[in-house]
Amino acid sequence: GGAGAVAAVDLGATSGRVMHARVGANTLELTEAARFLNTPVRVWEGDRTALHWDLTGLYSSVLEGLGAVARSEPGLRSVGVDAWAVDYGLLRDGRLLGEPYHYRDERTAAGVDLVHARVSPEQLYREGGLQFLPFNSLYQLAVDQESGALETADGFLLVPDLITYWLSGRAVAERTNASTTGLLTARGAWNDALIERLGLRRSLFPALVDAGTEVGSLLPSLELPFAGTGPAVTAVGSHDTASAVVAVPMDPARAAYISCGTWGLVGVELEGRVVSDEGRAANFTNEGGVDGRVRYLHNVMGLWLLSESIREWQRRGLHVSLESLLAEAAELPRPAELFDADDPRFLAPGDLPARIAGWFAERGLRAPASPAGMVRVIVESLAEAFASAVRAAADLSGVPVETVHIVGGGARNALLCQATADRAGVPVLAGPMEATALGNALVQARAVGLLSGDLETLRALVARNYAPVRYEPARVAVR
Ligand code: LRH
Repeated sequence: GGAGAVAAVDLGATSGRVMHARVGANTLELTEAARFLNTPVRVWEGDRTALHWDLTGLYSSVLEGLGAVARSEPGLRSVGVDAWAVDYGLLRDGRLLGEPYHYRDERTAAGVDLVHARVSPEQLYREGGLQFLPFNSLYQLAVDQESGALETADGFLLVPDLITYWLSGRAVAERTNASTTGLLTARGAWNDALIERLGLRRSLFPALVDAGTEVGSLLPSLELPFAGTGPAVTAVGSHDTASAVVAVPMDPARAAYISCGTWGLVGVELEGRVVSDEGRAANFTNEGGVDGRVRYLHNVMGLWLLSESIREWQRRGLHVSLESLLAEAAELPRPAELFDADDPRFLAPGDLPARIAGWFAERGLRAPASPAGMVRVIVESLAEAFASAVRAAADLSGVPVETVHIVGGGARNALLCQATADRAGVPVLAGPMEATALGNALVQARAVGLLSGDLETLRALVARNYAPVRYEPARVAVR
């Protein structure tokens, strides 16, 4: 069919956006309808201050964005929502019971012990296929169970599913993101035996749907100014990383990708899972992809290291911005000593420059004194962690990696892209920056019949419309 319009709602851990996309067999254009910060909030809970998402605030920004789309495109065909993984809301009788916890909240540590006392990490890996992250939903659910929060709940919705529910009135669990709960079987069904073993009520979990399923239509009570009955609400790869991977203009048989936003998700796309002891030791995950593909990847800390450091410098009253610091950092010599960007101590919010300095001090080394020096060592350390995860992905999966694609906000960080090429020893192809919104829009467009084809067809369309920027590796190997 001809081109038509869909809206991609993409909520990242740092910022969210509503994108108006025009898509057809030869068309792929994005216009930003709204962009807003995602600012978590600390709330006193009687004995401690807990970190939550301001989900209702995000939702109201989403509605504003959709309102703007409606005014310019009353005939919009579809809306789809993706967001960061693992976090969820609990409901009773259709009502949200409280703002979801942030995965960086410290509460999850207790959940890890609770779960591992019942099921070994080896068995969890064999069944769920996930890398160990202390905030995987199953650990968070164990904390909720211990606190009694699950007693009143009769529904569990992951963040994008919750937004979809508020838009459509339909409660479902889209599979790519449901895979990050740790509660799915290798075949992509709820793991009933595991759910029972963990003492969770099976009825909490809604029906699973695949990306590309029509979930419903926009609730008329939202009073958005669309024509007629308004757009469909379509399930997309609702895990933001799953949507991003759809729009990586790569050949998965010979390339790795880095979806680089708050996190750097480094890996390859496979037809089936790889569940090996080596993969578990390297903390590689098998997350569900669109069209049944597997995202075999490792979480590296990502741009969070930069954004959280800048936040700290600004808290101290320094007038610094990412752009100016990167420009200054690029003029500095390459640091001789790097830190381990994978270290879990960098997970929690707070004074990251001090924690990085601590990492160096423990080894009798000195961290760079200036913010620009710190930015340079962060970029180089991230690039080294990216390169090492690319090598591990290739070794563990057997994919011969000839190029590395970087998509997301990191694709516009030239220093990072070049350093990654230098350290990986293969060319980096950077872009598109809005891969997640593009992947979201492409899956909707295919679902409503604006185009057809497999992921390779969708990726070819991305490649034709968003030519990547190429970074050649240094002639002398950098390690
Ligand atoms: C990136 C992301 C990532 C998850 C993390 C919680 O936004 O979804 O894939 O591991 O957030």
